[in-house]
Amino acid sequence: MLSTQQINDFEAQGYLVLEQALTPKTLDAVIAEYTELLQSLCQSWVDQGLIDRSILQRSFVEQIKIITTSELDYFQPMDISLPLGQCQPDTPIHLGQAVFDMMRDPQLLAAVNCLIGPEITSNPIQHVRIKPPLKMVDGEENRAHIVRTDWHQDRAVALEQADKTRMVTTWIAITDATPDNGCLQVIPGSHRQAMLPHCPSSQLGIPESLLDLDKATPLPVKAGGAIIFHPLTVHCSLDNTSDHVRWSFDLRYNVTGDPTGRPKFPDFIVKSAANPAAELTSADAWARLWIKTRSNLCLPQEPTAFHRWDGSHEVCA
Ligand SMILES: O=C(O)CCC(=O)C(=O)O
Ligand SMILES: [Fe+2]
Repeated sequence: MLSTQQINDFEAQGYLVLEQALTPKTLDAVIAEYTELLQSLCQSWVDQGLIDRSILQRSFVEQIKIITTSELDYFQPMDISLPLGQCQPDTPIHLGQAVFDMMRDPQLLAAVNCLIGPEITSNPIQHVRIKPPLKMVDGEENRAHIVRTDWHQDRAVALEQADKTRMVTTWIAITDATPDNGCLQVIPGSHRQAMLPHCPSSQLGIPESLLDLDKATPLPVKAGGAIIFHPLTVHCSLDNTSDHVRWSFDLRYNVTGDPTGRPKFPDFIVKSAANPAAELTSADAWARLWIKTRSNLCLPQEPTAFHRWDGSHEVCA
């Protein structure tokens, strides 16, 4: 539950920092599930002769660092979404019980309920972001799941059909997020303006010349906490200049019946006061939705538009 003060703050500023957003057992289960997942990925790479066997004796964080400096990629097999564009019928995706339980965490949904009401759909625009120290990352890497994220509004990442969708982003810290290790940054109050032009370059972002960067506010948050923000709130994340791995999930929720903005990906009713029987409560059923999506979408020569920006706006020149 949020206090009236918190709801008023969200409306005024376009974001809210919640110290404890997840129930502690949800956080522990996600960490355990990902530790096991990474160990099994490492085991399969060892079996294929792609990496030295000694990685199997290392911690999660050490494994991430070793993989970062190798030719291997941990991101997609650990992500909770398919890639935009170039997916294959066998593109890996992580659809585990602990992640599903996190999406349904009662404490998190109680907060979401206070902001968008009791008919809540899990929006499929969602990711895990496990960010290694920047100094370990290949200079060519520009994915916003591995390095810093450019300034943007989440509304702009969806299709236009969702421009009026009532939704929130919940950015969940699995490790402590600090200005040094790449926490989120927002421009308070920016949700009260219109959508700004976004330019597709190495990432999809708002040109900095359009922003009042003096107002940029880093939002540190401890593990198990979250930042909830409005779809027009301008935000980015900082470089991970620390020696530590910074880990978050971003999950989105919209009012059931409003367009998700990514119609080819599967949404589901996560909470309904009016019709609790409509709620999806099985992680297996959730996984089946994504597997079906993958077999329909990830076909050769199946280009799909995921956003509206073609770079032709004058500010992108
Ligand atoms: O964690 C990040 O780097 C950025 C996340 C983001 O843009 C979001 O959650 O909407
Ligand atoms: Fe975002």
